[in-house]
Amino acid sequence: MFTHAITRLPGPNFDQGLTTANLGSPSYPRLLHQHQVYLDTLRRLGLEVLQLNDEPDYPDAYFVEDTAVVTPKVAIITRPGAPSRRGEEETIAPVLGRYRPLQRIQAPGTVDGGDILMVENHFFIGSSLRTNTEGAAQLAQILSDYGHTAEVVPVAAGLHLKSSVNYLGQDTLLVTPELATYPGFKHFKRIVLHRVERYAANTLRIRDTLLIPIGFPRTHEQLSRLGLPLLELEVSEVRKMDGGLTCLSLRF
Ligand code: CIR
Repeated sequence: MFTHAITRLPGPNFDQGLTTANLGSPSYPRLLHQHQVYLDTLRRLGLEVLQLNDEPDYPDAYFVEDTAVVTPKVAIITRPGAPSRRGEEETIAPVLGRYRPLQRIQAPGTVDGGDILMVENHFFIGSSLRTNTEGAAQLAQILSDYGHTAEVVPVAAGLHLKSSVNYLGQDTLLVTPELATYPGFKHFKRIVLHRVERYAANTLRIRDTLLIPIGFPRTHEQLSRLGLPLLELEVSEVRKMDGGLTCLSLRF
């Protein structure tokens, strides 16, 4: 169970970050508000949250999830797949070094944490435009050295693997229709998203509570059957920059 989270304040130049969303221009005050509510929610659910300062040279740096893969045994500092994001990981490493032994993905490998889905002791590694074959192989080797298991999943749609699938506990995955039949997922109970609600795949379990993006009524209805408390959070401005609930924190 997670006890800590790292977050980072979005900087005023956040709109220079990478995006393919085409959802209109994002508002900084609204983003700051949405980020603050997120942070308050993690704290209210019992996590100790370490909020880092913004990084003026890295407008995407508040998507801290991409900079590391943290397991109960090790923190693996990534080498982000987008050249404009390379370097974000440097201020995360000393923070995580207080809690875990550190390992690193080395060039020419690239890994974005958004591609890594942890399911108990097993890791699904998305092979995507951000996580290359070399990075995936390095990560799988490090995970195996620390007693974890891993397999690579091709990411055919969406930015990252966790744009399409997340683990909710109780042997259950929340997954897009496209990935629902992936052979590696067949031993799990699968809640398959409606095709117009794919974005809600990026749902996050913190302790016993499910955080879901606001505005996805079918997913809300499906998840309410799990019997866990559900909290809807507004992340409209985060979405405009191709992000979601998981991207905004590193949990460990
Ligand atoms: C990017 O394109 O890298 C950022 N604008 C969004 C990153 C979202 N991160 C995530 O899903 N883990």
